[in-house]
Amino acid sequence: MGTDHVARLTSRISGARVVVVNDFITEKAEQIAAGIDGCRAVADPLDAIADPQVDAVVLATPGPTHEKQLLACLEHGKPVLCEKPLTTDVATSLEIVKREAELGKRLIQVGFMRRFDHEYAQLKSLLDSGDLGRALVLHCVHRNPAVPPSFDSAMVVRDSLVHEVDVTRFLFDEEVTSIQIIAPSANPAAPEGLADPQIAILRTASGRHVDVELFVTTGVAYEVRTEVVAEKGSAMIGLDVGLIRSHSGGIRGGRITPGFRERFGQAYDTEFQRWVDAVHSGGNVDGPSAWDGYAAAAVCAAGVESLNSGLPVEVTMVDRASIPGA
Ligand code: ISE
Repeated sequence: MGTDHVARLTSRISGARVVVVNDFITEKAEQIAAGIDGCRAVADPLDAIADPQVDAVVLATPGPTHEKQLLACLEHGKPVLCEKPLTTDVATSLEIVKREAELGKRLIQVGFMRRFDHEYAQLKSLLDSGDLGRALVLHCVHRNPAVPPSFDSAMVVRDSLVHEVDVTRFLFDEEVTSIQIIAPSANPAAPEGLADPQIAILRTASGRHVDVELFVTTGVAYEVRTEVVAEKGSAMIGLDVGLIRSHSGGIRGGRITPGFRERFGQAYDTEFQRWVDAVHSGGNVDGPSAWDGYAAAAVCAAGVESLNSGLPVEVTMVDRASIPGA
């Protein structure tokens, strides 16, 4: 993802230069830096963040490293676009929200890129326009062709479902209050021990229902569909088949994108351009906040608990008003 973002910043985004790169594989960082004019590899991520040439930071590092790196960005007063998750547990996510609030200025944006996808933006505008009446139900499908061997059952919740958690909060403008995860018989093609597929059932503060089918070892393609059912009709996005044509043999169809980098390429580009513009204007953030990252972490923690028990779990969150500036 970091390599992708470097390519995005150097070729498609205006107003930013990549001056320092860091990777835990030093040779990889050196190789990337060598291809960019005026760019250096810095071996320690905290030195990279502190580097005086660096005005703003993109974190595409593994989740468990985020807490320390985000705190360093706050300490140096540097705007940061942090890939999800904000951190890997609720307590540290809340700590980050509080530390940023104490500074009295927003520096953290969380990389929930779907908010920048034109289809999600269209769906949001439609809901906000009131044309569909009140939204009642959200049906989601989240399928990946494959995941890395390190992917475990809890990561299906924290790494994959986290997007639908944010989409729910984005589309419905309210918090998720409970979650249940059901694990049906596993796909025989899934790695031993991986609970895949999983079905998540979420309830929001006003009682709206959300269901999500998560299936990350389909072996097919990347499929992310979202359908809102409302008082006066329904709307669906994510068919993602491009041009539909007929083929010999009487088959008709289009081509599904192979992965999330392709499916959400436009969303990532828009997210980055808007973030760079926000940093230039001094706003530092134009998108999901540390609070959004914390809220998603709280729902996912309850989700992992439910995955283990099979029972619905209430989401525990602090009252936002108790943290002035959050
Ligand atoms: C991955 O980390 C992502 O963020 C993708 O958007 C998601 O579809 C995938 O399931 C995750 O593993």
